[in-house]
Amino acid sequence: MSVERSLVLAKPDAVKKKVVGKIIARFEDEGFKLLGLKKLKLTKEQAGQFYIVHKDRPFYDELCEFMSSGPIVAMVWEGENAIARIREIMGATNPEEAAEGTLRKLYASNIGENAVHGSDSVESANYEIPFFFSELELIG
Ligand code: IDP
Ligand code: MG
Repeated sequence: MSVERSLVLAKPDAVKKKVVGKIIARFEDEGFKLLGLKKLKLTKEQAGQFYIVHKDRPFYDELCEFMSSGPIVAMVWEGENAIARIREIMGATNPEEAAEGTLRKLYASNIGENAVHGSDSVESANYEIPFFFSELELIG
């Protein structure tokens, strides 16, 4: 076990549905510490850079359109084993396969518009956190 940081996004569908507060409350209730928080709107090009690992996947263009379709809320959460625990709290990519009580089961619309993003590894977090935050903006 080690203290990790995860980059979490409340995606455009979550902002539209006004469930950002519920997503934040869930991570607070689970004991994570909020280090950074901002609301912004990505361009399609920026969304493409963020999701560059998926550039060859069939859903890449749709994903970049969606992620740039409206404002998002970017957060950095810290805690023991944060990366795996946050992925578990989020639930499966497809809300139809997500476990009861997970954020995607509760708030996602479909496999694309699935409410939240969370880093899937330390390596991903090391790319994703500086994408949105400078070290000065991360306050423990
Ligand atoms: P993850 O967000 O659970 O890690 P990934 O497979 O890494 O899931 O996919 C990244 C994002 O791309 C998903 O969260 C979802 O928004 C979108 N996505 C994944 N698969 C599909 C699909 O089959 N159709 C449309 N969008 C998809
Ligand atoms: Mg992923």
